[in-house]
Amino acid sequence: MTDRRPLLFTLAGIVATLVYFGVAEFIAGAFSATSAPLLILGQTIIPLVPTAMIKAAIAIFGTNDKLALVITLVIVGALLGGVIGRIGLHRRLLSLVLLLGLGILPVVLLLSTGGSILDAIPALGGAAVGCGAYLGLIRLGDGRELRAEEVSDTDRRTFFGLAAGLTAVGVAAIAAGQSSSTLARNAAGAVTKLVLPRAATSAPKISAGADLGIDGLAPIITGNDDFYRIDTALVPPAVDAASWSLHIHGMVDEEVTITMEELLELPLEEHRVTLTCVSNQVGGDLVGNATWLGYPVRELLKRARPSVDADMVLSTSDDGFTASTPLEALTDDRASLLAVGMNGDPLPRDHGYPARLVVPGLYGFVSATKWVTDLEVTRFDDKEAYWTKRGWSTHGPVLVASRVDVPRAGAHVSANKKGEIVTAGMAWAQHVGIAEVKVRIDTDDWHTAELSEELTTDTWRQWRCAFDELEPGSHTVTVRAVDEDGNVQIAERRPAIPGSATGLHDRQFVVD
Ligand SMILES: Nc1nc2c(c(=O)[nH]1)N[C@H]1C(S)=C(S)[C@@H](COP(=O)(O)O)O[C@H]1N2
Ligand SMILES: [Mo]
Repeated sequence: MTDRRPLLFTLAGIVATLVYFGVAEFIAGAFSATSAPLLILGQTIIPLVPTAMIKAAIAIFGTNDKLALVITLVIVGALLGGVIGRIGLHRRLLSLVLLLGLGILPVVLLLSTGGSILDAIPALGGAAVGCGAYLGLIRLGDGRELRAEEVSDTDRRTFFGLAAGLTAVGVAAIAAGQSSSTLARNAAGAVTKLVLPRAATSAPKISAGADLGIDGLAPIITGNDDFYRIDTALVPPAVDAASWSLHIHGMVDEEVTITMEELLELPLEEHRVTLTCVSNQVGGDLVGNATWLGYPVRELLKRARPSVDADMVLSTSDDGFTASTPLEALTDDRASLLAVGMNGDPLPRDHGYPARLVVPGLYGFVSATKWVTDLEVTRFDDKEAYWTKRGWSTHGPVLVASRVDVPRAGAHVSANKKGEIVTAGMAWAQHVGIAEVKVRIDTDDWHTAELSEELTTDTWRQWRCAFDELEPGSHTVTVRAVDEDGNVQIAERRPAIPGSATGLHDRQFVVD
């Protein structure tokens, strides 16, 4: 009979790790979601992951990248647990010490970043139950004092039964913990409503011509629930509006601190601005357009009086994220806002409640700091922002871009009543404006698309181009935009780092 104990000990270690994560999630869910080891480990790891890997993860998992991270952590944890479990076959004490050490690691990370001792309870509880599970299992697997060959079949069966049961409980508890933290987050988002004042300057009404109303085409204003979300926070920070304040300091004549109460008393303005992520792939959907309510950053900076030597504002979020925005983009006449409202509602928690920056013409990573609490007037030579440290550019101006929304990829389409095949999509060149969109089928000539009425140069526009006499069969539609400065969308395929992906978007479809 072969010795199956190495396998059983390995399994016991894996199961113990799952039990650990599960129990800790369960305890954390009961009183403090931010103390769950998976969350602590995730938050620690995100800043350490090489940019290329983050890029790859976003490309593969899209906005599920955080779920992917959690699953990876559980798998890596379980594998480590397995190795430690195996060590226990000959060195029981060492394996227990290692298991406990692994379990307590999140506590160490938490306390070193200023967490409270109470937040250690989930990890400690999980580690205790996990070690208990390990001891119980190896006792069965080992048959205690019996020699390996003498372990009875009943013991083996009990072992596998218990291991399977514990695995199920552990995995279920992890899943429940993950979804309950999502639920808690949504609930919190719903109750912490600020009451926003009316805008002193409202955005103009949207005219009928601003939205072409084509099925499958993105609407001109993106709903808050549909708005893409990109940030480094595993769970978005819960910032209390009543105790929130923004501190402006650095190379200024006068430091300024403004509370929410003071901010809401100022004459707020509404502006429509399209936000884009620099890591948006060609044809991607990390772009959205909203009506933002806020106070011009320019006016706040005027109070602080920046030094003439300054050329950058480093904005910091409640969660430590930083962005470097050219000072000029915050002091010239563009609609750069300290925003509190999004499409008529207070900012959703995912989008920066209670306050964030919105700067027309720049990618989000250098400008759109959510949960913003601090503006330091400084110089590009002196300070580096979160993503710049990781290989991305410093300034981040938006490049003219366009994408095809209609037809859907691979769609079978037939001509409308007028005998036309309709193609449509979006184009943006924030703060410069879209001048022209060209569309072509296969390698035919470029056609000029019809454009939706421009809201402002800070927002995207829809385009529509109809073709008649398309042969039945497979076709490819390609789009190319030109901005008001005459910049033609770059056709060369370039990866996103350091300053946004380039290339023309195309879609294949079939005419029936
Ligand atoms: N605090 C914080 N703010 C942030 C980020 C972040 O990681 N943390 N990401 C930025 C990036 S890269 C983008 S593209 C925008 C996205 O804003 P949204 O999630 O509201 O769409 O937020 C910006 N603001
Ligand atoms: Mo971004």
